[in-house]
This record gives sequence, structure tokens and C-alpha cells, in this order.
Amino acid sequence: MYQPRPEHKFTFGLWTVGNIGRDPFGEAVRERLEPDYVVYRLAELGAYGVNLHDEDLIPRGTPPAEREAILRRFKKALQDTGLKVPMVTANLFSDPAFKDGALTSPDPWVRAYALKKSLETLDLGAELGAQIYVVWPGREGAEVDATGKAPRVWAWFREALDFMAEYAEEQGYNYRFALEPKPNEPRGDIYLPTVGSMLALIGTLKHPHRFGLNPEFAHETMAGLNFVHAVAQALEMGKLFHIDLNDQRMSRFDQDLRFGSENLKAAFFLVDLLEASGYDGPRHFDAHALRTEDEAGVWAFARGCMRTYLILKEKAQAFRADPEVKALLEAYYQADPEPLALLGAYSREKAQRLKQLELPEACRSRGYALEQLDQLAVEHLLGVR
Ligand code: GLT
Ligand code: MN
Ligand code: MN
Ligand code: MN
Repeated sequence: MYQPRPEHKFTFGLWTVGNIGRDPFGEAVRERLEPDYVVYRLAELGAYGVNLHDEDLIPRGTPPAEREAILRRFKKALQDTGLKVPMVTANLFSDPAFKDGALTSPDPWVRAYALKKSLETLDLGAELGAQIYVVWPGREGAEVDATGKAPRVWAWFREALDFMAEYAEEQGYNYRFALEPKPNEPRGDIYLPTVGSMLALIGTLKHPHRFGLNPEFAHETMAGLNFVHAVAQALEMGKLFHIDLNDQRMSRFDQDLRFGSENLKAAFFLVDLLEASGYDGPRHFDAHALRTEDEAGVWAFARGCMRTYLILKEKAQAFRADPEVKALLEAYYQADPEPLALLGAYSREKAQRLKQLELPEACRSRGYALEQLDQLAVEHLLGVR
């Protein structure tokens, strides 16, 4: 029961299960895991794929011969296990050069270097078969507004994204670019804080069809927003290209907790939404084991993320199939043809009839039975139905 299999499309990043547990106050508590070792372990657990930053696989400054050896070992592990690399991304946050931004640094040398690193990561990903390229503008932010940078960063960021898309196109790479918003951390404020702000940016790019979202549960939650609603909007716009699943308490630092460990109800409705939506991309767990854990705890964490997802999937299906839920929902969505005939596309005739409309008094006194409906969801979650 609840055994993850590759067709569930569960993925982890090398940086997630490989997280060594450093935090701003404490040193590493775990050893770095070799990338090929991670591949074998994830395959045993039933994952579909492994994602990476350029530097997770090939640390900065690795000599070319060593780079080839790492790549050979990693590719062999992929071949032995059938694990995929669906997504890659450039680390544009660790290098001290990026302390005041990477693609939006005020220093054009740094902007050019960030772009070069992005192009190289596109090459690396293509070599590994990746088709999703995430851009997380973690350092594209500020603590100080005295620079007047806020109005300028948009052009820099947009130009860089257009550049990457055209490079990928010219190389014949088949990427979809997934942009990942976050409100703050590591910067005091990040310029692209929410799913809404990213969606708005996409419309201003040269090749908008190549760009979509990589929303993260923790990030919208940090901003006090409803992640399920954010994902629903991205889905409706055909812009959910990738998703980062984890958990988070509101208004704290980025916790990246095990999926479903904190906001079980939000996780339930998220799985309900995703599974019904036809989204067939990876379910990526961008989370890591608690700092209290050794390596056994890391694999328990990874198993837990996938197991909770599968349990919630089963519960969501049972909830939707529950006759009481169905009856409540049928009453909830009124299908009276009379008002429906007045809605939809504009016509002069409809506008005239709308002006004559008298709202039935029952619309004011009606109850929506949401207390019953929500209690049923809670009871499914608690396992008593
Ligand atoms: C980093 C960040 C994540 C992003 C990763 C992609 S790196 O761990 O916290 O939310 O998805 O660069
Ligand atoms: Mn996060
Ligand atoms: Mn993180
Ligand atoms: Mn993320």
C-alpha cells in the first residue's frame, strides 16, 4: 500500500535529500552524499527522477577531467536505474559574486557571468535529457531601496530570460522554463514575490509560451497566501510547468518541511486539485530532512513525502466519490437556466435584459452548507469515513 512507483512522477533534488543540515547558526550535521549514490537510493524508494543545480553535480572549480568522471558515474547510475533528470537549474545564489543579485546585479560583469552560467546549465541539462529549466531568482532582491534599483531590474531580468529562451531554441533544446517566486530569503525582499507577480511578468516576455511557473508550497505560505488558489490560477492559465511540494508554517523563515507534515488540510486540497487537473508533470519535493536527522532520517523523510502524497490522493478520491459530498456539491452549483442565459459572452440584448433583472430574495437567505461540506472533508482526512 502507498508504494511509490515511477509512474507517480515523484522527484527530489540532489540538494534536497543531499541537504547537509547547515543553518545560519549551525554547521553541517550530515556528510555530502555522492550524486550517483543518491540516484541508486531514490530509485530503490520508487522515485521517478532526480533534479539538480549545476553545482550540485559539478562543484564550482572542478577540473575538466574530474567533471567528465563525475558525469560518467552519474549517467551510469541513471542508466542502471532508469531514473530521469526532468529538471535542471543554475545555482545563481551561492557564489559571493551574486550577493547583490545575479541576473539583476548592478554590475554588468556579474549579470554576464550569471547568464553564462545559465547557458552552461542549459547545455548540461540537455545532455542529461532535462526538459524543464527552473529559474529561481533568490538573490534578485534587496535590503536597501536607496539604490533606486526596483524599477530597473525588470528590463535586466526580462532580457536574460529572453536570451536563455532564444539560446535554447537555437541549440534545438526542448525546454520549458519554470519561474519560481518567493517573497523573501535569502534577500530581505525578492522582486518576484508571488505566483501572481510571475504570471504577470510572463506576459511581457518575447516568447511567453516557453515560460510558466514552478510554484512552491512553502513560498506562497510564507507570504500568507493560499497555495491551492495560486496553483489553480497557474493551471487555469496553462502555466503550471513544475511544482515544488513541501510544507511550511506561515511567516517564518523558509522551512522546507516534509510534504504534509504541517498543513495537512491544504496538502489534501492541493493533491485533490493536482490529481483532478490532468497535470502530468513531476511532483517534486523541494524539502529536506530536519537538522536532527542522520542519513536514515533522510530516507525516512523522502519515503514520508511520497507516502503522504499517495495517502492524500486516495483520501481525495474517496472524498469526491462520497455520495453526501456529491449531493452537497450538486446543490452548491446552481444550474438554473434562466440566469445562465444572461451570462457569458456580451450581447446588447443580454445587457438590456440584465438591466431588468430582479434578484430572487432566496439568493439572500440561502445557506451554502459549507459547514457540512468542510466537516466531511475533515472526517475523510481523519479516517473515519
Ligand atoms: C533553493 C530554493 C528552492 C529552489 C531551488 C531551485 S534552490 O533550495 O530554496 O526553493 O527551488 O534553485
Ligand atoms: Mn523553499
Ligand atoms: Mn529552500
Ligand atoms: Mn523551490
